[in-house]
Amino acid sequence: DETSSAHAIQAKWQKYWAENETFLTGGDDDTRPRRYVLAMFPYPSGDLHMGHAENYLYSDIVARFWRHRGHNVLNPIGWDSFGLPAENAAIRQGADPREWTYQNIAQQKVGFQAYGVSFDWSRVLHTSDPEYYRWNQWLFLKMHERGLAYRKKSAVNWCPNDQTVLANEQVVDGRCDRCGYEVVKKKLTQWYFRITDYADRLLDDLNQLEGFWPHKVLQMQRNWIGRSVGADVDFRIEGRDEPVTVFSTRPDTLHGATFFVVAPDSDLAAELAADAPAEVRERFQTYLEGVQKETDIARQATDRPKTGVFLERYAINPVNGEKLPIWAADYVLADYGHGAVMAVPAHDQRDLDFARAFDLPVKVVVDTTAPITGAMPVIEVDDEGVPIDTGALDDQNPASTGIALTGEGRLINSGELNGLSKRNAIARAIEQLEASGTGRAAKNYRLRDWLISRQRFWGTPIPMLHAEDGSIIPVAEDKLPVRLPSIEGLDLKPKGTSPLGGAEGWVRTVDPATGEPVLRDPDTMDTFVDSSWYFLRFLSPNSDQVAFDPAQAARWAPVDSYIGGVEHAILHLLYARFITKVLFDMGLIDFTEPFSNLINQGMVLLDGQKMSKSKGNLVLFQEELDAHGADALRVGLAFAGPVEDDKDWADVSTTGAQKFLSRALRIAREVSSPVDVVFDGGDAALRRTTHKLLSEAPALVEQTKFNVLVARLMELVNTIRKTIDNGANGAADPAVREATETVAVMLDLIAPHTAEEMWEILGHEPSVGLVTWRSANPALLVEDTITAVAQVNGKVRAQLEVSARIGEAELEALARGDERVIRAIGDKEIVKVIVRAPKIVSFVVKG
Ligand code: ANZ
Repeated sequence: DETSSAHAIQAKWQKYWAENETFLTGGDDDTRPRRYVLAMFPYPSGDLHMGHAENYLYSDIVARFWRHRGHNVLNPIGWDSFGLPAENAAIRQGADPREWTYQNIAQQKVGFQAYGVSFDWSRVLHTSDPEYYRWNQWLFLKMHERGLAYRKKSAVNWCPNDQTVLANEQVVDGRCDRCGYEVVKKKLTQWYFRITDYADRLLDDLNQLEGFWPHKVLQMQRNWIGRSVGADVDFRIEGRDEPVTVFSTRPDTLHGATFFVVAPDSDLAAELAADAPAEVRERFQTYLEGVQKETDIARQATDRPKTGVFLERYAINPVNGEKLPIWAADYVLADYGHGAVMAVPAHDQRDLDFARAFDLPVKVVVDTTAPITGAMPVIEVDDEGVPIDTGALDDQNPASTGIALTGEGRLINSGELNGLSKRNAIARAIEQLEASGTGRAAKNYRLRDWLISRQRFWGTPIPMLHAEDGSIIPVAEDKLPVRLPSIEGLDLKPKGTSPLGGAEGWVRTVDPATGEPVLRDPDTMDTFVDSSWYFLRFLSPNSDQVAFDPAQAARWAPVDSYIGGVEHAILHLLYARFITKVLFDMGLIDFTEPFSNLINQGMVLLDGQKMSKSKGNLVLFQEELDAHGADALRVGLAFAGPVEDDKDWADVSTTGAQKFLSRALRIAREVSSPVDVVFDGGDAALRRTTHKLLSEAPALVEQTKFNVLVARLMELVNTIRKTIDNGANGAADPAVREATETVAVMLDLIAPHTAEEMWEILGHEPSVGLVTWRSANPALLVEDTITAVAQVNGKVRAQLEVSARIGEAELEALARGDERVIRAIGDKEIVKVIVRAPKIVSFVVKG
């Protein structure tokens, strides 16, 4: 039956590809243009699932396409094989994370091969191999040398369930992105990568990716980096020697500041409260305890009632000497800007909500009813700068409406700034601050440094030694890798400190330089370090001299097409961009963005729901493969909808796909013209359909419209069927062969086993995967064609399919180029040509 023959075909060609190493990347002497196609490498979490089926189908389509375009394609595969799931499985089953990991890898490898993915299997890497993670350690040392890896004590995100710290990027809506537990804050000394040094470049370079990455991803990265432009303003505090700096995006509103707010959990708040009366101190202490239990997300929510404690201290406004009461309130965050703000309730909603809750004054300094375009409006003000006619403004007084005036407008009540537009006033205010030495232009970012220490076993050991005097000594490069110890005798259960700390014989070592006893750093690296540069390792995967060969990087990188899920829009993609820029600064690569094109695929859902083991709604990859064969699964998925859309499994028709593939195979078997037949005649309508597809298909693939390509192939197969059944020459028509060969070559992208089989049946040598796509014949692309005749001495020698709008010169040229006309003319002399476009070309010859 169909399924068993599909399986036989599948097995035959998979064996062929493996034995012939068909998809091996060409070497340095290969002169074809190069193309690096990469799918985000998998985590070895168990069997392959439908998400993998989709992801690696798309990358395979792209890789196969470029081979057909005559490119030398690099399409490698590896495994992101360190990480928590292995460790958790090991804890649950009392097994070794190594065994769990490598067993899953072996299983997934079999899955990929059964799926017919055209990987270059000679370059496989696993991030958990010492041969790989040694270079993570090397990268760490380089980062350390450049001042980009440092240790600091700060309140970090802590997952109480996994008992490990998390990077900001791994906290989603206040919860651990792995287990969903609510994340708490904990003060710890940890290693960080200084990604904030690269914030401007990471943001600005996104512009060069516009049009090549999904816009949504670029926008998510922009928001994540979150650059705000404004000023730092220094406020003197009564009874304190040092001024306190605040960051503001609206220094134009300085005259409208009516109070001052510090984050309750900042050092400054503690210090100010310490000098306050006992009763204030107590109130503050109670408030702080409550605040420490809140998440940052909750604190930033705009719809919750404002709370705070007046500290009975005052800040002095540098522009007018006014005394501003200082409050501690949770809507100000300790680790953003400087953890303190000047509050301008008239023009900031949070400040206004707070002012209304605690009856603090509201002072309007921007008239948002005044036009800002055209001629400068005359705002009549009194001696104090207060507008005389405030009719329009009165209706919008924030103190009564509760709505802050955040729009454009003209400055009022602001001394020299009066009359200026918001934008000009910001610039002018910064000049004034700089002139008086009380402030300066400043930028602020939402992005924080990347916390990379993890208190877990299954990761890359941090190559640092701690001496008894507290100093930190990098492990020498030639002593790498620092290998993970055996799991024997180790307790992997989460307990808040790294399990490696319990490996006595491993942690205790000596500094080779001094012979002094030292302790190894017991933490391992965030696995996002592993994946931040792996695309470079594929270029020289077996080198024990370098992380990657710069010459190979110059040849192959950046990645031309990178394919993966949108869940990596921030984390992985941001880190990979960061490390790429660092490697560029080190002079090791000549590009600053790792992935020239990014394709995000949607998810495969079931009844509109995400598939998951816990929901019990998994459609199993292996079961589908067994039931329908790889090609039917691939065609079904490709046909189910646009790449970037989510697809419901209900819309994936593997049986429909199977029927289509059988139909395609059947026509290949029926083709009866010789393998070397010339394609210059035959059924004109079929030829037009074939050449239309030849001309459109490359753009369809480049625009990732794979579902449309499948639809077009289905149409073409139907047209071939009709021509065989009803055409004048049936299966012997050369147009039938031309069309069927076109199907085989294009079908290779989606259903490679069927394509190879068709190609062989049609009388060709394998592999169809390496056949160059034919180009379309422009003469056959014209929709409204007519048949023109070419005569030689009054006798019709050829019929030409031409555009109804063809010009005389073009028609004559076509006729002169036609084989049959050439034969008829032979070596006779053309004495006259009569052209009546679009119908007749008539040659008069002599001799
Ligand atoms: C005065 C002001 C007046 C502000 C005004 C805004 C509007 P973004 O754009 O997100 O960077 N701010 C500064 N540090 C803060 C902190 N640690 N916690 C909470 N809020 C903080 O926001 C910058 C603005 O957020 C700053 O500009 C400051 O309020 C506030 F009409 O200063 B603004």
